Amino acid sequence: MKEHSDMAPESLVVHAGVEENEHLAVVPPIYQTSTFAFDSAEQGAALFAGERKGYIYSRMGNPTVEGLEKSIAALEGGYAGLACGSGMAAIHTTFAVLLQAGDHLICSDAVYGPTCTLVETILPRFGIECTVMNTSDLAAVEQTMRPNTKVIYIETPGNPTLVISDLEAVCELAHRLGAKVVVDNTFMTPILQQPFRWGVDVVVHSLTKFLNGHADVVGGIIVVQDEAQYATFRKTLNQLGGVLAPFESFLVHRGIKTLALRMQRHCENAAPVAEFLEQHSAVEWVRFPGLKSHPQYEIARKQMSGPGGIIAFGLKGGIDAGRKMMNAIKFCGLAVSLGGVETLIQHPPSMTHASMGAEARRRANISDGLVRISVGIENVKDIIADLEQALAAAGTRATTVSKPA
Ligand code: LCS
Repeated sequence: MKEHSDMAPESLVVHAGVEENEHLAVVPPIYQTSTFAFDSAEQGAALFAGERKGYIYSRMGNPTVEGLEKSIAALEGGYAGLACGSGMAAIHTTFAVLLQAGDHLICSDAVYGPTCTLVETILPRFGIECTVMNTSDLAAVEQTMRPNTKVIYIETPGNPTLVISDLEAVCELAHRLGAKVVVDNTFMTPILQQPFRWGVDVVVHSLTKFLNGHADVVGGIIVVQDEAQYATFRKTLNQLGGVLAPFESFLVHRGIKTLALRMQRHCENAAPVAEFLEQHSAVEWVRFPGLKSHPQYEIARKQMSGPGGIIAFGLKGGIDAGRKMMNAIKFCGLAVSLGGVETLIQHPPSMTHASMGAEARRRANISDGLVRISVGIENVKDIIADLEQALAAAGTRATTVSKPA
């Protein structure tokens, strides 16, 4: 494998984790196998005892999956990655490693809906106390910390409101009071934000989004910072079993080769779309980290090297106007998920964040009229033209949408 410690991110995406192989294939083969044969009974026993390195069984390790794990660990500046069957599997495995009965978790309220549901409904069944709150309000986070607070879990920018938490400040606070910080870096990818630089302990991703980028894989990854942490996470992931398959790993690793180019284009396209929406008379408010109107614009500039491709906005006329607009969309796709090459539009309150319930959405500022766009890499003129005609179809009516705080 090429030495990649000095490579820039644009080179790492192409080369990291691409292992040399028997035939010097430029693209390593897919090890589409569930199990690996032993040379002898003694060698099999030595592998199981950890006395020899090698592959045993694909839930425990597979060269194709490892290539992907090395690639993302290198991009994040971490020690190692652990690929999981979905983003939710990565999040759940992380909680299973870091928390036990009697511990307290603080979770940002601006997170993917099922993450919030996991924290509020499943973890308490295992004796873990959870507080879901606005982690961009540091004073409130400090007041909420308890002696048994072991983890602060953050998505930044958060899904779907794009609220931003100050990673450096949260880490300083958490570490001072004996807690670890876990960050879901899905919206940014390591191209735009490297949480370890700000002191974060564990990074998780949904690979389903920008990292894969082609809307054809569901996957997740955990990235950790040292060997001891890696051993614990690997053991737990092996026992819980939510690993990623070789073919999916191959596809994501292939997608990552264009990650730097794609993220640049997502940012370049999203900025004019956000500006277009902000000046449109039918639009009540827009949240996009690249707009000066974003409440945490300065924090975004400090910890992110680009605004990303996700925009949230509210229409005058609220939910009815939003529904009409989405039904009038022709070029963009009306679908959940995000981070693919194609532009997608969806309505979080009735779709991705429906499972949270109305009260949790109100707390997280997810108003009924909120619409989310994942801006793709197409020609931005086509995206704006489609939004323009769909907004015209929605019409402007009396204001019923309140602007998020
Ligand atoms: N983290 C974030 C920030 C996400 O947006 C998602 C999925 C997940 C984790 C979970 O990842 P998965 O298990 O789906 O790979 N977000 C979705 C969304 O906004 N629309 O559809 C899925």
